[in-house]
Formats: sequence, structure tokens, C-alpha cells
Amino acid sequence: MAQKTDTRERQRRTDDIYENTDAIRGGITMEIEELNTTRIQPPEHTGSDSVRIRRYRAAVVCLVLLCVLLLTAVIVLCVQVFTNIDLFQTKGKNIMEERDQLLTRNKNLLEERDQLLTRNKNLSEERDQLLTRNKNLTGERDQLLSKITGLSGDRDWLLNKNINLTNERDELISNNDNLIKQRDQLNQEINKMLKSLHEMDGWIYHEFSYYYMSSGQKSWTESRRYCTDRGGELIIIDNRKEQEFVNNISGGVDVWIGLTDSEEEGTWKWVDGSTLTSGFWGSGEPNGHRGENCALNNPSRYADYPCNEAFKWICEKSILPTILP
Ligand SMILES: [Ca+2]
Ligand SMILES: [Ca+2]
Ligand SMILES: [Ca+2]
Repeated sequence: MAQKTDTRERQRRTDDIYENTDAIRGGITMEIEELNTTRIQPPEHTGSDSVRIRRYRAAVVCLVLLCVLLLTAVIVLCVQVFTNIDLFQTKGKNIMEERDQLLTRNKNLLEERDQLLTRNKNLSEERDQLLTRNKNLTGERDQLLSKITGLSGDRDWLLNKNINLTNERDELISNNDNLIKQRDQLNQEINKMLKSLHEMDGWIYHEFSYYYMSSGQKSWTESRRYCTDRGGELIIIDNRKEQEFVNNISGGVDVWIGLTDSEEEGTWKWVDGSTLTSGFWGSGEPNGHRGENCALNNPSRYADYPCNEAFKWICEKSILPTILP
């Protein structure tokens, strides 16, 4: 718009210059004609007329000179104007070319702007899609993290349970091994007992032990040897129930039992080495001191007697030590 306004202004100035030039030309022509008209009229020569004529001529000369100067100025001005017009035209042409270039550039810039807008729009859409996708992925990640946490808890619980089950399994395996060993021992013992049953005529079974009540009489030491030769020992009375059993099978006669203080006077020990804590001594017994170091069951009460005396005896063979380790 500014370029158009400048162009119109220049055009208007150019038109003014042409009009002024024409006006100046018209004025000069009229003055020349007046001079010619004056020159053509016949002069009337008087004194004052001569002076008036000289003045007139001087005025004419001045006027002519003035006209010449004016014409020269007009010509110079016209030359300058035309030169300026050419310059203006050249400049205007350059400006037009620049305007065209600017228009072309503006067009290109507009196209680039449109392309950039389109690209920006596409990028915005892609960004929105990426944001949406990122939001979805974040949600999925959170779900997976939550799931992983839950699975970790389950895994720890299962690991702990697995450890417990493994320990229980090892314990069961160990128990099973022990049971298998006990079973094998029992089988061996049963076989041994079945075998020995044929060799134990006269032995009586009672409360996990076999008992032998002798018919003959021997000293305490020989009685014990008889028992040990057959895998047993002189009887060890562990409790009142066994004491009653001894009284029953002895039939009220004196029998050697596996109790002696021969190692240390006054310290009565069973043949398995255990010390007698509370026994069933008869009234006043034991009373033999160093002369009586072996115990008789007499009957249902204990009494110390000289060991080389001959009496019946009772052997005992317990099966518990072989069954219970
Ligand atoms: Ca016993
Ligand atoms: Ca004694
Ligand atoms: Ca005695």
C-alpha cells in the first residue's frame, strides 16, 4: 500500500512539472508577441519619447535577458526533471522488481508458513498420540509393578513354605530311615527270638522279659554264669510288679537275685552296674557285713547271704534293650 502511494505521488509531481513548463512557455510566447507588436508600430520621435524609448529598449533588453535566463533555467530544470524522471523510473522499476521479489518471497514464506503450520499440526497430533500412548504405557507399567509386587509376595510365601516343606520332608526322611532301621532291628530280633524260643525250654515270658526258674541249686557266682551263658543275667527287680512276679514263680523258696555288695561293702549294686536306691529288704537285713555279700529273695523280702552258699536262682533276659536303642 505504501509503495502504491509513493508511486501516485511521484506521478502527480511529474504532471505538475509538465504543467508549470507549459505555463512558462505560454508566458514567454505572449511577451515575445507583445515585443514584436511594439516593434512593428511606427515610432514617433520626441525628446521625452527618446528617453522613453531608451528606457523601453533597456527594459526590453532586460526582459529579453530575463527571458533568456528564465528559458535557460527552464531548460536546465527540464533536463534535471527528465533526468530525475529517468532516475525515478529506474528506481521505480527497481522498486517494482524488488516488490515482485518481495511478493514472490512473501508467497514462498506464506507457503512455508502453511507447510510449517501443517507440519506443526501433524506434530501436535503426533505429540497428542504419544502423550496418550505414554499415559496408557504408564498405566500398564503401574499395573505391572503392582502385579510384580503381588507376585513377589506370593513368591516369598512360596519360598518360605517350600523351605518349611523341605525341612519337614528331610525330617520325615530321617524319621523314615530310623523307622526302617528299627523295623530291621525288630525283624532281626524277632528272628533271633524265634530261633532262641526253641532253645529256651523252661523260660517264661513276662512284660518284655524271659525268666528262668532253676530246679537245681548253685552258688551265686555259678548261678550268674549259668544265666550269662544263655544270654541273660541274674534277675534285676525293677519294681513292685516284677517283685510280685518273682514271688509267684519262686514258689516261696529262697532264690539268688542279681544284687551284690562284693565290690564295696554296704553299696549294693545290680549286675548291670546300677546302684540299688530302694529295695525290699527284710527286717534287720542286710546284716552280714563282709561275710554276706550276695542277695537272696527270701521270699518277697531281700536278705544278704554268703555268696558260696547253694540256692536256686532266677535268670532274666530282657528284650527291651534290643528293641529300644
Ligand atoms: Ca528286671
Ligand atoms: Ca556285705
Ligand atoms: Ca543277712
